[in-house]
Amino acid sequence: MSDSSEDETRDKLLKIVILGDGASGKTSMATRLVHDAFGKQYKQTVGLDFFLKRITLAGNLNVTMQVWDIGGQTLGGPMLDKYIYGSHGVLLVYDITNHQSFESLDDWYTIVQKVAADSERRPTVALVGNKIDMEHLRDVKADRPLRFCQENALAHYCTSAKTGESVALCFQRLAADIVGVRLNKAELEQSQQVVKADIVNYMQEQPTQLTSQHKSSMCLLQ
Ligand code: G3D
Ligand code: MG
Repeated sequence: MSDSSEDETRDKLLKIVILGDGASGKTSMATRLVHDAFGKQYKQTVGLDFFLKRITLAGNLNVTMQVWDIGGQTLGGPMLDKYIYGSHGVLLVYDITNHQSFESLDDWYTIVQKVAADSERRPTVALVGNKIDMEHLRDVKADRPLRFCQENALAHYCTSAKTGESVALCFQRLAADIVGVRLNKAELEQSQQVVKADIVNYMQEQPTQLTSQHKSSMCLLQ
């Protein structure tokens, strides 16, 4: 029998690619996940191929996420297939205040499917509506992404790289989906604690906005 305790402590390396139109917040999401920060001072990291983030899932399962940011690659970009190839997970990001960024997801998803068809691995794909701190400027009707997710059996997350809301949770759930474990209660509560703190600030600044409960009801968290 192999040494199972050693197996359990060995990290699984997951390649996760963030796709979506320019300015939807891909770099900001990766920066929030890895540095827990938001803003221009981290923009120089765009040139790097990937960010690394280590997390522990239920059952002491250590996972290192290798998060690929596509930088300036656009739809039809020459390197795109190579970025996507071999990924375990893909986040398709749209900006809730930019309708076009949502419309483009059809094309982004088509590329992912094409690359997946040529590789041995089928990545777990999820949709991410980013910039929910700007709910008052929403330009994507909430039912559209939900329908897209239902039709394609994808999870849907709503995040704000600016406040940090649900960013860690989104990556954590994707990782858990990929390796086939469920998040335990403590992990969910831990992610939500951060969210609550951010919402307090948010509500003070924007007293007329929706409550956190209303906002999250638009996200179909699996
Ligand atoms: P990209 O990597 O997808 O191209 P970026 O997108 O991460 O560079 O973000 C594009 C712009 O959107 C940036 O603004 C960034 O600060 C802003 N942004 C990203 N995520 C959020 C968010 O959750 N909320 C808000 N309000 N803004 C966000 P600038 O002004 O630097 O172009
Ligand atoms: Mg970027």
